[in-house]
Amino acid sequence: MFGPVMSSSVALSLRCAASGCQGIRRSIATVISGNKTSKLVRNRLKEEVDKMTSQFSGFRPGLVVLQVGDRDDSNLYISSKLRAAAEIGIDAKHVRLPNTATEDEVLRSIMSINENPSVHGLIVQLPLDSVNHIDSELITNSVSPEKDVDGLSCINAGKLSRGDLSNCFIPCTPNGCMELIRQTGVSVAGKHAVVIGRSKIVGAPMHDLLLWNHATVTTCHSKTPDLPGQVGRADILVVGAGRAEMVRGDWLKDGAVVIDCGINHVPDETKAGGKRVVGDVHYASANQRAGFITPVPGGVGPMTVAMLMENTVQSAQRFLLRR
Ligand code: NAP
Ligand code: L37
Repeated sequence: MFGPVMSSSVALSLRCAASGCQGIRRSIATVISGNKTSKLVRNRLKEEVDKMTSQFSGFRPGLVVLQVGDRDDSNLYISSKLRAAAEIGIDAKHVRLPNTATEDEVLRSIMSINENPSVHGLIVQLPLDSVNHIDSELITNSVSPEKDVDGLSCINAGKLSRGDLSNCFIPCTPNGCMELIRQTGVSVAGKHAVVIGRSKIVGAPMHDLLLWNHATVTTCHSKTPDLPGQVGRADILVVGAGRAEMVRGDWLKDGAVVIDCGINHVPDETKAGGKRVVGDVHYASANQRAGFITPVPGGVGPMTVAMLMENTVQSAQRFLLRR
């Protein structure tokens, strides 16, 4: 879609003196910037929304982010979604329910948003933060499939698993990962892709997307034996395990494309707040082996936000075609 967005100090071939491997040529990975790529996507979406607004007399795509409770991480992610929406011209609302909300109250709120014709996208920010037991599967399946811009309902997940990609909403994080892989110029078809994680929001849809882009896909999880061995066969590796710096550089195949979804907070006394964010990949060592790598922060995270905007604009376009 766009030309590659890479760090300027990239694709260098260096002699690896620091690690004592004199004479062995090693390459430093090309960094794929999610910050830059997401900005390009958001700029394109702003143009599309401006066109819609002038063509359909003031029309704006509408998005609701429904939050139950008050998790700090969710608050941070939701605020960047609202900021991105405002920049693009999407009319976004944050609906907050207290952590005492019952399953029935959440369902009633979803039903009323489902029926509101000025809302084209509805997401329920996960995980739910409630003192009551709420079945999150029931909640995600109650979002109208036409407004399910997180792509987490069975209808959209089923279409994706069958390869009906142009007729569903693709979950934001895996969709963002695919966009970052596209940035590398490495074609997915015919490659061996390894996904670590099988969650509904990251690993499982990532597997489907890679498969229907014609990779041969191995999906690993907590019961997979010999994870380093599986990783070593990956031309393309996508990691969504939630384990700080678990994947080490020496596990990787030389030149692999490494996409790190992990967001983990680890103690760091040198930082304000006493912690810092790292991915699921040990960046410094992976950088010595990979061909391309996404940083954390500034990699997959901003793409998750951009892809939510993309799905919302797409939903509004489908709405305009239906009316
Ligand atoms: P999750 O629901 O906890 O799923 C984690 C998956 O990783 C599970 O399938 C689990 O296996 C697997 N796993 C855990 N430990 C493993 C190990 N040692 N070896 C192999 N597999 C292992 O988490 P999630 O919601 O998918 O999120 C994963 C990571 O991505 C987290 O760090 C999260 O913060 C991050 N995330 C980032 C974004 C973004 O925009 N950047 C968006 C969503 C999530 P089992 O199925 O066997 O338990
Ligand atoms: N669409 N996304 C959707 N639906 C959900 O239910 N949970 C969830 C979800 N996840 C989500 O929003 N994740 C997310 C994660 C990271 C960022 C944005 C969204 C992000 O922008 N991260 C920054 C900063 C990381 C930090 O400092 O904590 C980054 O650069 O990675």
